[in-house]
Amino acid sequence: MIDLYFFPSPNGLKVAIFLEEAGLDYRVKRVEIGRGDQFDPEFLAISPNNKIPAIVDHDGPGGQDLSLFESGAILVYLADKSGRFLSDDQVQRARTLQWLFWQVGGLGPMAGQAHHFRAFAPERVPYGIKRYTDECNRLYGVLDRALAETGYLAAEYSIADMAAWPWIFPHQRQGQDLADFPNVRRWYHRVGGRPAVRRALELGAEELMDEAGYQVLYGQRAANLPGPSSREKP
Ligand SMILES: N[C@@H](CCC(=O)N[C@@H](CS)C(=O)NCC(=O)O)C(=O)O
Repeated sequence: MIDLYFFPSPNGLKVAIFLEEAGLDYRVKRVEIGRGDQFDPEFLAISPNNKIPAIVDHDGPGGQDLSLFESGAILVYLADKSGRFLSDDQVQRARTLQWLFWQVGGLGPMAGQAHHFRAFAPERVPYGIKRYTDECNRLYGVLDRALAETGYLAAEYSIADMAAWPWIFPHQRQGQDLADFPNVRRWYHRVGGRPAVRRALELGAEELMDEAGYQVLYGQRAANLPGPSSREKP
């Protein structure tokens, strides 16, 4: 049994999609990040970066519990555990990991910032809006060119597609129009039509938070964050 520490945001969705695709036994432990659940000591012991997703695999290697945070690391672990969606072939595996890292280090953070500056910044910052909307647009272009050659990011449907798709799902709020990216649009509908992806989406649409929720999320600094031994939320 795998415990999935989850909130219905793009990063949470990635791992939910994998678990649904692979048919692994899992249960959802919802982490209300707008209420500060990510600062609970029990959660910090699993995810010291105070972010979802995280998992605890109660049937980890050697029959031991294994806890993991960072969506990319979780996807690789689950793919290796199940033997699904990450090829053994060295070239295919390297190509899949290349796109997985591209998503985790590029598309996710840039799209997140585009959304932040476009919708949530307490003051309107035109430079920030343009900088991240443009960078997001460039990354959509990279994705579009890659998908022109192959139906999926690494020839076969893989953890790379599962990582990237949840970040294209909210394309409108990143200021992107899929009409400008026909290969992305085709892939977006193909992946989005998979029953496992639909089931993962049913775990919850991302709810908008109230002002207090955003104050929990934004403005975190090292000095005001609790460690795993503390009981206080910021
Ligand atoms: N690099 C991390 C990013 C995870 C992440 O940003 N999670 C957000 C939700 S999408 C979160 O938990 N935020 C809570 C917080 O920042 O306090 C990953 O890929 O797992």
